[in-house]
Amino acid sequence: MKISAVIFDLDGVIVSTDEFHYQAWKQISDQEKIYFDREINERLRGVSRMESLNIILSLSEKSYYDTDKELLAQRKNDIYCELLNKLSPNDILPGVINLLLSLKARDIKIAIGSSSKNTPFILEQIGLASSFDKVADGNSITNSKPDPEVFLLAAKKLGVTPEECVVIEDAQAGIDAAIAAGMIAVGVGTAASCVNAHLKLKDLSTLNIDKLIEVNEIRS
Ligand code: B16
Ligand code: MG
Repeated sequence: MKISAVIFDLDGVIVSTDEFHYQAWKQISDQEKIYFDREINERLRGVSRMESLNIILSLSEKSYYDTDKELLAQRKNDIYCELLNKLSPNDILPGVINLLLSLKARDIKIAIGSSSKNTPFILEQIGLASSFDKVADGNSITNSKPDPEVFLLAAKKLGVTPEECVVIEDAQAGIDAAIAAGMIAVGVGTAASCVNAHLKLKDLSTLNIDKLIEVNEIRS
């Protein structure tokens, strides 16, 4: 099977908004007097805003009404969006632009597959709003990663089969979602230690099409 498309996760793959998520959740946890650190933050990678909040609140003895949760999620997002205002094209992670250009040159389609509802704003901030053929994000799905929905939607929008797609992810939930979708899973950054990924990398500066073809041949 040939590779027809590469689906990029956004947060932690294209740009390090993961640090902003951490800072915003830290403020909410401190306000609620719930212990929160970077290790707990790792469990929030790739999962939706409300699921992330539920993970944090499960560490508290207090019970929260749905209305309280809505307010906390909204407050977290306000803090996060304030931080997103600082983003610029300089924040695009190493290797991303070169990889996007080389995929385009080889007629391989590119899409975003992100759990974030802030995807359009982030892409605008970093100057990549019109760079992807299709975008599937938190605004268009019901089930967040590790459910494969977002990646299957991206493939459908691109008009390719899941088997022809490669997913690039930084989260365990995202790697699991890609594998559940029947796609090749490339782990970068923290997910580089993920045992299920077909390929593991520190960042995208060493990834090229030949490497992807090699992984695809081994899998087939
Ligand atoms: P938002 P990704 C995910 O983005 C983040 O990794 C995760 O930490 C966040 O909770 C989720 O988006 C929802 O984000 O609050 O902006 O809708 O990694 O799937 O690109
Ligand atoms: Mg991510």
